[in-house]
Amino acid sequence: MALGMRRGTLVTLATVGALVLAGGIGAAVRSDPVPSASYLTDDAGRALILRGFNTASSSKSVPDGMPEFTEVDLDREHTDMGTNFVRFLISWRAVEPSPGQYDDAYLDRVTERVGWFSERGYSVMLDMHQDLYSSAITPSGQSGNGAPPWATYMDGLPVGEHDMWEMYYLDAGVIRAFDNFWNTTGQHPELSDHYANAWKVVAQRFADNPAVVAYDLMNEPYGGTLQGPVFEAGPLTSLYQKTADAIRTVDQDTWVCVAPQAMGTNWGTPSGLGAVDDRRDGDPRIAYCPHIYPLPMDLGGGYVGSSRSAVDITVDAWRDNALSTAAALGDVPIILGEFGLDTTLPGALDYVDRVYSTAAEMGAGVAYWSRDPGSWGPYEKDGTERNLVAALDNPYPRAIAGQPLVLVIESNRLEFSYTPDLSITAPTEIYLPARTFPNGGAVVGADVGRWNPETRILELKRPIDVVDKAVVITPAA
Ligand code: MNI
Repeated sequence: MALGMRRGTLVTLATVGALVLAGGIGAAVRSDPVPSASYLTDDAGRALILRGFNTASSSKSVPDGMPEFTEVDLDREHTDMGTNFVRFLISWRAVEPSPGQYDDAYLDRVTERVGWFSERGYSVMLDMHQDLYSSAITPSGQSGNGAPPWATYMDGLPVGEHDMWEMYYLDAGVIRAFDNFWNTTGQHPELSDHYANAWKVVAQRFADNPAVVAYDLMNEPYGGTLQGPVFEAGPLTSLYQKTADAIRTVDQDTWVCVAPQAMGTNWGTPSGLGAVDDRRDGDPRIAYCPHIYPLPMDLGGGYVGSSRSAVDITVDAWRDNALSTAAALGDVPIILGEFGLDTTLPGALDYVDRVYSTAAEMGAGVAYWSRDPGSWGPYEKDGTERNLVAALDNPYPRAIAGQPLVLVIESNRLEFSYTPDLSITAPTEIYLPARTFPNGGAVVGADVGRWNPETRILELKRPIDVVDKAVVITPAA
């Protein structure tokens, strides 16, 4: 069954998770969060405010590894929502189909898609995706994705059949496959070297591609028999270090994104991830890319009543913990790599607003899960626009020529402040939606440069001094 569709009764898994994580949660201390001061920057030096989709789940299990997604689909998304970012799913099994053999034709297909985004001014984060380790965990190949079959060692341990995909994470065979990957068994020290080298091959391909701004090293890591800080500060941090080092031998500039273990942190609990040393010339380019999937939402409660209160508590805890982890990793930028939900649930769009305003407050980029058609996505399978589109089509500064300070986004009002960097010659760029800014924007606090009613991009002129600027944009009459 498709991941992320029927989420059903996660209670059993949540209970197990709660038990496993009890120590870590108990030790959590909450303090006042400070918004992340750190942003990914483009080649012009501008701070990037990233808004886009995960593209897409449909690539996970198909032989060619490509999403069901065309250039026409991208044009539509761009016109409808003004996105500037994509978290593009790639997979280890496609990069390295047999040990030490890398598939150039696969990388060509990825390169072609990256080109579509690049031509439209997007930033791309490549995400080495996995769920449940690998498609080889079941004979049908339909449950997991990520690692190549040759790297899947279950040592004869069983994997059952489950309606809820997350339950496979508790099967002995799946746990063993992870334990072998992390070399907790002591039997497979070579697998993490293969993983790091597969990333090196990817980085070699994209090092000189300015549209590719980040590498998300592993989707939703899972530690097998090791959970929580023992896993995160141990083998997970080691893998990230090894992989970052491999990438830096061929690519000095692309940001390296690290994610916490999914279990727990997706529900707002703290991460014990260790810092990764970025061995590049110049400032480190490490980013932190957690996900959020509040449990009450996944249990089908929507964003109303007691479920809403519980979700709010989760979002607040998630924000505080993400900010603390980003600070501990060296004041690194944050990208919310995934959040999403069935938007037919009651209150769903209020939740979408809640998460985007939290991300704006944190200075975090966002990739919505996902671009696939259906009840979680922007369009129906027949192409009909869904309610998500209008909810996501908001004004935002795509790139800021300086240090962003405050960002408040409403459907018909944009407010932000920043400290200008006069060494940046490229302009600050604002996206203004046609649906709420039909005649463009009325700007207070900045001199207006070019306005392109086709692309809906407004450029602001470079200020003449470095005094902090506060800009407010409302719909023009
Ligand atoms: O909800 C999860 C999730 C739950 C539990 C676990 N473990 C027990 C390890 C891991 C992950 N993930 C949410 C979304 N992420 C994938 C893609 O990355 C989507 O299909 C899910 O909806």
